[in-house]
Amino acid sequence: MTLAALIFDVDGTLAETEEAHRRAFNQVFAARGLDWHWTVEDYRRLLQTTGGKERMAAFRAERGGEGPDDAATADLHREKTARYAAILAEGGLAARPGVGPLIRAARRAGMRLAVATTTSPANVEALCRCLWRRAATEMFDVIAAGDEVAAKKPAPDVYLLALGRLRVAPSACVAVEDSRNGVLAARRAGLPVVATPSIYSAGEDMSDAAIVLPDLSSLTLKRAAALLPA
Ligand code: XBP
Ligand code: MG
Repeated sequence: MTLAALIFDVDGTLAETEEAHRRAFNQVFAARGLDWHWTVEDYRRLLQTTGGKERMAAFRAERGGEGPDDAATADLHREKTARYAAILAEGGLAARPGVGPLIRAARRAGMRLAVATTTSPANVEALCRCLWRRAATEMFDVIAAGDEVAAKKPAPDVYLLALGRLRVAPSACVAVEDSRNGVLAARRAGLPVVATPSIYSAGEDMSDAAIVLPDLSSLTLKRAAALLPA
């Protein structure tokens, strides 16, 4: 099989974004006078629930249902997205090692590039502007996002959406992920996965990945292609 496309997760894979997300959540909680504050330990646990709105609902459930209802949560999340973009616009966030060279090598080889993410297209845009001063659509041929599908990771939906938009078979693609939920989502969509644990996912079970790398600096296209079914 020839490697036709790479599908990247965003948060934790392209860059260590979760601290910016956590800051944005805490800013909006404080601004709205909510007595919620997520520590690093809280956030590590809460990240097991993918999606920001769902994560807030999970926290509310931990507190016996006390807190904003679903409509208020959606409103808080809109403000969180705006605050996240503002935090990224401050600068200071870099792509994880190897990400830029891998994307450039794939482009040179004529491969297609996609993202399959739990976060929103707005946040993908903010991140591409921050990392590369480029629009997300200049960097990626396809963007598949969490709210476009019925079920978020670890369900395969967002990967299936990305594959459909790429019009590429899973047997010709490799996924790049940082978390167990992401690895499971890609595997359930039939993709071989390169896992590269991030700050928050370090220590998670990545045994469903084809390979686990500390970062992407050693991932050549040849090495990725070798993961495809014969
Ligand atoms: C990351 C997430 C996202 C972000 C926040 O998952 O779960 O929810 O933490 O994004 P993955 P939103 O990297 O597996 O896609 O608040 O925009 O949902
Ligand atoms: Mg991730």
